[in-house]
Amino acid sequence: MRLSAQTPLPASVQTPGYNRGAQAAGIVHIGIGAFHRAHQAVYTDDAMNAGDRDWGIIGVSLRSGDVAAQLNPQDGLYTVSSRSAAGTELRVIGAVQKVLVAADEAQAIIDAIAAPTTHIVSFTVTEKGYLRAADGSLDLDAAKRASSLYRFVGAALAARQTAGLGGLTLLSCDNLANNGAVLRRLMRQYLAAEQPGLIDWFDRECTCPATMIDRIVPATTDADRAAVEAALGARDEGAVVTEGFSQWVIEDDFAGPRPRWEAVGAELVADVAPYETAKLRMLNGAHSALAYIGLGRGHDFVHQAIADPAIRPVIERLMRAEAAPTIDAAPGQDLGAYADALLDRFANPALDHRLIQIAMDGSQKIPQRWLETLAWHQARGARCVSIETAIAAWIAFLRSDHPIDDPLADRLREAAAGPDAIEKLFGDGGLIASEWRPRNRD
Ligand code: CS2
Repeated sequence: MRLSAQTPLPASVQTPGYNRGAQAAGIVHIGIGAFHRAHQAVYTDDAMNAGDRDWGIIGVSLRSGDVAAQLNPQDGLYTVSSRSAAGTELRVIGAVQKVLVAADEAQAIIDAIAAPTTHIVSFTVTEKGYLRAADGSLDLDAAKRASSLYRFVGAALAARQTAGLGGLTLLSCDNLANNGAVLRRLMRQYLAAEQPGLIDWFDRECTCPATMIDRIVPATTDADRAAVEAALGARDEGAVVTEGFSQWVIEDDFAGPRPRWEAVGAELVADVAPYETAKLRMLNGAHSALAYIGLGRGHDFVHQAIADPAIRPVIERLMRAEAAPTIDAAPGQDLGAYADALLDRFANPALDHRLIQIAMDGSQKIPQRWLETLAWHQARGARCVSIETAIAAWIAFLRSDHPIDDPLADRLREAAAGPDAIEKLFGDGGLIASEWRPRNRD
């Protein structure tokens, strides 16, 4: 039996406490992968459980039909398994109404974003989904292709303007530095080239808040789906598995209504930067280092790598001595306690988080995770031995037999192959845009 609105479920499993069929969709989410389903959709489900209404989510997949095939036959329902040493908590999330696929349903996607009931368009399209060229500007040729987020949003904004509707909040939930400002800049660049008549309206009517989003979500395995089936008595093809911890810090800058996410654990703040910078440089910076160093030492999972006595001190140093000093902490933000908590989360034995999953897209991740920290120390005449160790491990990874999943894969392999790898990757005109200048290292 497949999970759906008709499936009888065990009383021990938390299910949506609101009338799903009566909710309008207030959110269109672009990039409905496991991360969104384990994070923002859960906050939104919680907000509706707490009494908010009309915040159903219409999911959009830009690249593949997999999630639509998982969720649409299940009426959008899926489970979240939160795993900690204490056990697994299983719940059914009802916030997602349906999933549209870019290749087949372009007009339906534009109509959903242009609908009067829609107030927020949110994004988890990964770092590469923003289609930035090496200099950080929009790759306009890529952005003009049929399945780019810019085309869908641009067409829908035009329809809203014509219909006399209000603007939207465009909410980036990806691990980019200044994600809101980056999305605004790239969206404006797209409009300037393709729909210049919309720029003023966009500036007046739309906002792009910054967000810091955090929950560790390993890719779901067949064994995970089997465990969910055993506990639920129904097959859930859209199951997601995650940790107990979850954090969301959002810049309070919305163009219109929004769910009361702050009533269910999110923090609405004036300035996200200290939280976002700490998360990118400490959590994600440590994660990428664990991935490349850990794979080099033969580990498969994060909890194995952090337990390796040859790796743990490198990671501790990266977080505490290299990344933390670069962060202008907010009042009450304790970076030492943050590092302690991250070490515990990495060690979670109940979560099989694959290092190879984190190793993917290194070219897109490394600048904000390592290079900003390196540049900060370099400007003060200091070095970062842990991050340098991690860079050496990345180069060894690029030279290894591991499959390289990265939009620049071929060029990275070639650049990493020779003795001048550092220069070809990070030097002037190198593949990775960086303020860190490797030639001044010594
Ligand atoms: C990880 C992140 O895959 C990766 O690159 O570092 O997905 C990380 O698990 C999340 O950002 C945690 O919030």
